[in-house]
Amino acid sequence: MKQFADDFIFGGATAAFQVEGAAKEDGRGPCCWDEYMNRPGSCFNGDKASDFYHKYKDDLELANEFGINGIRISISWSRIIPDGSGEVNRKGIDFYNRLIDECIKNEVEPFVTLHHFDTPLTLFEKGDWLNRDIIAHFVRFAEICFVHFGDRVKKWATFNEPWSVAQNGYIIGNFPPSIKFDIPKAVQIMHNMMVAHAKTINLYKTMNLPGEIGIVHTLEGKCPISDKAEDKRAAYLDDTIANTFMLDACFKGEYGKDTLETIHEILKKNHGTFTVYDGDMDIIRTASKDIDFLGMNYYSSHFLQGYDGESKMHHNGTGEKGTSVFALQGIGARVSNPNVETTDWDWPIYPQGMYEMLVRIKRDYPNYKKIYIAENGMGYKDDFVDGNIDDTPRIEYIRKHFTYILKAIQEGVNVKGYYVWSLMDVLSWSNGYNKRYGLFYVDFESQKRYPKKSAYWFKKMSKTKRLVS
Ligand code: BGP
Repeated sequence: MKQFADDFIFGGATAAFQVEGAAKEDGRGPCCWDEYMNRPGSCFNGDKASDFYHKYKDDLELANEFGINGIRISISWSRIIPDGSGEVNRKGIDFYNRLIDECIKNEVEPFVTLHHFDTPLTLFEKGDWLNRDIIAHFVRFAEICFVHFGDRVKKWATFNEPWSVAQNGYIIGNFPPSIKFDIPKAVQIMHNMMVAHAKTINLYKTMNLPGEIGIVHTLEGKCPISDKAEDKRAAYLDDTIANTFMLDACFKGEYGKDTLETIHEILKKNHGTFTVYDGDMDIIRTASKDIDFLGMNYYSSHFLQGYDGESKMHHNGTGEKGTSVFALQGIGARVSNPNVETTDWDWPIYPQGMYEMLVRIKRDYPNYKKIYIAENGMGYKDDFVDGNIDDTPRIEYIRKHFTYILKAIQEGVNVKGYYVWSLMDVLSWSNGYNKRYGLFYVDFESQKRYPKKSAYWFKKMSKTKRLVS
C-alpha cells in the first residue's frame, strides 16, 4: 500500500523555545533553558533561535506553499505567565492569538503542546516537577490557554516527552538541572507529570471545547543485542521505565502490576523509591478513559546489553560518531549494533522499531483512539551549496519510516498524521545549531529560509497523498 487517507496530516513540528527567540521581548519571563544555556561555558542559547516570533507569517506561508497542512507549535508558559504562577502577560496572549489565526489563514492546522521542556525559571528553581505545587500552576496555565485559544485550537497535547524531562535532566544530565543518575527522582518526576497531565485532560473535558486532547511521548524501541537472558532483561527494564510506565498511566489508568514491580526493582538497585499520593490514581484513571490521542515521537531504538556495574554516561552532543556511552546501574547498557546504521550523533536508524511500537500500542492499549506521529526526522550536518541543500539521507530516513507507518496502518493501527521534526532548522537542546533537522534550511545569521531537497520531496507526498520514492 502506498496511499494515505485524504485527511492524513502531513505536518511539520516546532517547539516554542527552539524556534521563537525573542527571549526577552514583550514581557516573556525566563524559563529554565534561558538560564541553562547562558551559564558560563555554554556555546549557544535560544535568544534568537529561528526568530519565529517575528517570522511566523513567512514560515506559515512557506509551509502552505510546500503542502504542509499541520504544524506542531508549543506555547511558552513564561510568555503567558512570566513567573509561571502570577500575573498573565497580555502581550503573550496576543502573540499566540496572532500566531493561531495565521495558521488557520494558511490552512496549516495548529497542534498545540502546553509544555515542551520550557518550565518557567521561577517554578523550576522551586524544585521543578519534584515540587508538587507546580501541578496546580500548570493546570491554571492550561486553563488560561483553553479559554483564550480553545475555540480555534482543535488539537492539544499536555506534555511533550515527560521521559526526556526525567531522563535528560535527572539521569543523563544534559538538560537542566543537569543531575546525573538519580533514577528515583526521574521516576517521581514522571509520576508528578502524569498527575498534571491527567488533571489537565479532566479539566479540558469539563470545558466543552470543540477539540481533542492527548499527550506526546517519545517511544523508542528497546531491543536485546543478543538472545542472552541478561540482554533480554536489560531491554525489558529500559523499556519499562522509558515506555511502559507512562503508557500504562495514560491508557490503562494505572501502573500495571509487572510494571510497578519492575520499577521498584530498578529503584531498589538505585537506593530509592517514589511516592504516589492519595487521590493520584483516581485522577489518572479518569483521564485514561477520556484521552483522545497518543502523539508518538520516534527517532530511534536502542540495543541493550546486561550490565552490572555503576552508571556511566557520555552524551555525544557534537556529532562525533561513536563517542556515546550509556550504561545504567540496575537497568543495562546501550550498545551499538554492527548491523544497524547510526546518525553522526550515534542514534541508531531503525525504522522497523517504529512499526513495532505502533503495533504494540494497538495490542497492549486497545482503548487508544488514534495516533499522530508527532515527531520523526533526522539530525544531519546539511551542506549549503549556493542556496541548494541536498539532504538525500534525510529523505531516505523519512521515506523508510513512512513505509513502516503504511504497513502499520494496513494492519489496522489508526495513524492519522505525521509531523516531521522539524519544519525549519531549529535550536537543538543539547547539541546547538549544527544538528539540523528542518525541511527548510535556516541561515541563523540572516534568518533567511531555503527549501531543502527534502521539502520538495515532502511536498510531492502531501500533494499526492502517496509514498513517493
Ligand atoms: C525530541 C524533542 C524535540 C527535538 C528532537 C530532536 O526529543 O521533542 O524538541 O529536539 O527530540 O532532538 P535533538 O535536538 O536532541 O537532536
